[in-house]
Amino acid sequence: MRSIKALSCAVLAAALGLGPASPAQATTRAYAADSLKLYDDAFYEGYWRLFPHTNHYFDYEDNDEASSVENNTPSAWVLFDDVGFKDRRFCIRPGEKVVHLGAPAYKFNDKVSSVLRLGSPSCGDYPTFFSGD
Ligand SMILES: [Ca+2]
Ligand SMILES: [Ca+2]
Repeated sequence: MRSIKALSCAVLAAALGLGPASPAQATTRAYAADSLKLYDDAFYEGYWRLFPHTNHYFDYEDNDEASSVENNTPSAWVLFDDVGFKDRRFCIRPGEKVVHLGAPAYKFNDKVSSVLRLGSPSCGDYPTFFSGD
Protein backbone atom coordinates (compact mmCIF):
# COMPACT_ATOMS: atom_id res chain seq x y z
CA MET A 1 0.00 0.00 0.00
CA ARG A 2 2.69 2.45 1.05
CA SER A 3 4.84 1.63 -1.94
CA ILE A 4 2.06 2.36 -4.42
CA LYS A 5 1.27 5.69 -2.77
CA ALA A 6 4.95 6.63 -2.87
CA LEU A 7 4.98 5.62 -6.50
CA SER A 8 1.97 7.83 -7.28
CA CYS A 9 3.70 10.78 -5.61
CA ALA A 10 6.89 10.19 -7.58
CA VAL A 11 4.98 10.04 -10.86
CA LEU A 12 3.00 13.15 -9.97
CA ALA A 13 6.14 15.02 -8.97
CA ALA A 14 7.79 14.01 -12.22
CA ALA A 15 4.72 15.08 -14.23
CA LEU A 16 4.73 18.47 -12.52
CA GLY A 17 8.41 18.89 -13.24
CA LEU A 18 9.29 19.17 -9.57
CA GLY A 19 13.03 18.98 -9.40
CA PRO A 20 15.42 17.00 -11.54
CA ALA A 21 14.47 13.41 -12.28
CA SER A 22 16.59 11.16 -10.12
CA PRO A 23 17.61 7.69 -11.25
CA ALA A 24 15.01 6.36 -8.81
CA GLN A 25 12.27 8.33 -10.56
CA ALA A 26 13.44 7.14 -13.95
CA THR A 27 13.24 3.57 -12.70
CA THR A 28 9.75 4.22 -11.35
CA ARG A 29 8.55 5.47 -14.71
CA ALA A 30 10.03 2.50 -16.52
CA TYR A 31 8.31 0.20 -14.03
CA ALA A 32 4.92 1.85 -14.55
CA ALA A 33 5.29 1.69 -18.32
CA ASP A 34 5.88 -2.06 -18.26
CA SER A 35 3.21 -3.21 -15.86
CA LEU A 36 -0.31 -4.51 -15.81
CA LYS A 37 -2.45 -1.91 -14.02
CA LEU A 38 -5.45 -3.08 -12.02
CA TYR A 39 -7.94 -0.54 -10.65
CA ASP A 40 -10.32 -1.18 -7.78
CA ASP A 41 -13.10 0.71 -9.57
CA ALA A 42 -14.50 0.70 -13.09
CA PHE A 43 -13.49 3.48 -15.53
CA TYR A 44 -9.85 3.30 -14.34
CA GLU A 45 -10.68 4.92 -11.03
CA GLY A 46 -10.01 4.25 -7.39
CA TYR A 47 -7.00 2.63 -5.85
CA TRP A 48 -4.70 0.99 -8.38
CA ARG A 49 -1.77 -1.42 -8.31
CA LEU A 50 0.96 -2.31 -10.78
CA PHE A 51 2.08 -5.81 -11.65
CA PRO A 52 5.33 -5.99 -13.61
CA HIS A 53 5.49 -9.76 -13.24
CA THR A 54 3.36 -12.83 -12.93
CA ASN A 55 1.71 -13.07 -9.50
CA HIS A 56 0.22 -16.44 -8.58
CA TYR A 57 -1.32 -15.37 -5.28
CA PHE A 58 -2.93 -12.01 -4.55
CA ASP A 59 -2.86 -11.16 -0.86
CA TYR A 60 -5.96 -9.94 0.95
CA GLU A 61 -5.40 -6.31 -0.08
CA ASP A 62 -5.30 -7.14 -3.77
CA ASN A 63 -7.62 -10.12 -3.93
CA ASP A 64 -11.06 -9.82 -5.56
CA GLU A 65 -10.80 -6.05 -6.03
CA ALA A 66 -10.07 -5.30 -9.69
CA SER A 67 -12.89 -3.64 -11.63
CA SER A 68 -10.95 -2.24 -14.61
CA VAL A 69 -7.56 -3.00 -16.14
CA GLU A 70 -4.94 -1.62 -18.54
CA ASN A 71 -2.17 -3.64 -20.13
CA ASN A 72 0.77 -1.26 -20.54
CA THR A 73 3.24 -4.01 -21.44
CA PRO A 74 4.38 -5.67 -24.68
CA SER A 75 3.12 -9.01 -23.32
CA ALA A 76 -0.29 -10.61 -23.18
CA TRP A 77 -1.56 -11.32 -19.63
CA VAL A 78 -4.13 -13.77 -18.33
CA LEU A 79 -6.34 -12.74 -15.38
CA PHE A 80 -7.68 -15.62 -13.28
CA ASP A 81 -10.57 -15.84 -10.84
CA ASP A 82 -8.63 -18.13 -8.47
CA VAL A 83 -5.12 -18.08 -7.09
CA GLY A 84 -2.67 -20.43 -8.77
CA PHE A 85 -3.97 -19.59 -12.27
CA LYS A 86 -7.23 -21.48 -11.81
CA ASP A 87 -10.94 -21.21 -12.62
CA ARG A 88 -12.34 -18.63 -15.08
CA ARG A 89 -9.82 -16.57 -17.01
CA PHE A 90 -9.54 -13.81 -19.61
CA CYS A 91 -6.52 -12.74 -21.62
CA ILE A 92 -5.68 -9.08 -22.32
CA ARG A 93 -3.32 -8.18 -25.18
CA PRO A 94 -0.67 -5.43 -25.21
CA GLY A 95 -2.23 -1.95 -25.19
CA GLU A 96 -5.74 -3.19 -24.44
CA LYS A 97 -7.93 -1.83 -21.62
CA VAL A 98 -11.13 -3.14 -20.08
CA VAL A 99 -13.24 -0.33 -18.65
CA HIS A 100 -15.56 -2.56 -16.62
CA LEU A 101 -14.74 -6.14 -15.77
CA GLY A 102 -18.28 -6.56 -14.47
CA ALA A 103 -19.78 -6.10 -17.96
CA PRO A 104 -22.27 -8.87 -18.80
CA ALA A 105 -19.86 -10.37 -21.36
CA TYR A 106 -17.27 -10.98 -18.62
CA LYS A 107 -18.99 -11.05 -15.22
CA PHE A 108 -15.52 -10.63 -13.77
CA ASN A 109 -15.97 -7.78 -11.31
CA ASP A 110 -13.97 -8.13 -8.06
CA LYS A 111 -12.73 -11.56 -9.11
CA VAL A 112 -9.07 -11.41 -10.09
CA SER A 113 -6.89 -13.50 -7.74
CA SER A 114 -3.82 -14.23 -9.88
CA VAL A 115 -2.23 -12.87 -13.07
CA LEU A 116 0.03 -14.62 -15.55
CA ARG A 117 2.36 -12.68 -17.83
CA LEU A 118 2.74 -14.58 -21.11
CA GLY A 119 5.98 -14.65 -23.03
CA SER A 120 4.48 -13.10 -26.16
CA PRO A 121 1.89 -10.53 -27.30
CA SER A 122 -0.44 -13.34 -28.34
CA CYS A 123 -3.11 -14.83 -26.10
CA GLY A 124 -2.68 -18.22 -27.71
CA ASP A 125 -5.60 -20.45 -26.73
CA TYR A 126 -6.72 -18.37 -23.75
CA PRO A 127 -10.13 -16.69 -24.04
CA THR A 128 -9.77 -12.96 -24.68
CA PHE A 129 -11.71 -9.87 -23.59
CA PHE A 130 -11.95 -8.67 -27.19
CA SER A 131 -12.32 -10.56 -30.43
CA GLY A 132 -9.36 -10.71 -32.78
CA ASP A 133 -6.23 -12.77 -33.36
CA1 LIG B 1 -13.72 -3.32 -7.34
CA1 LIG C 1 -11.19 -14.56 -7.07
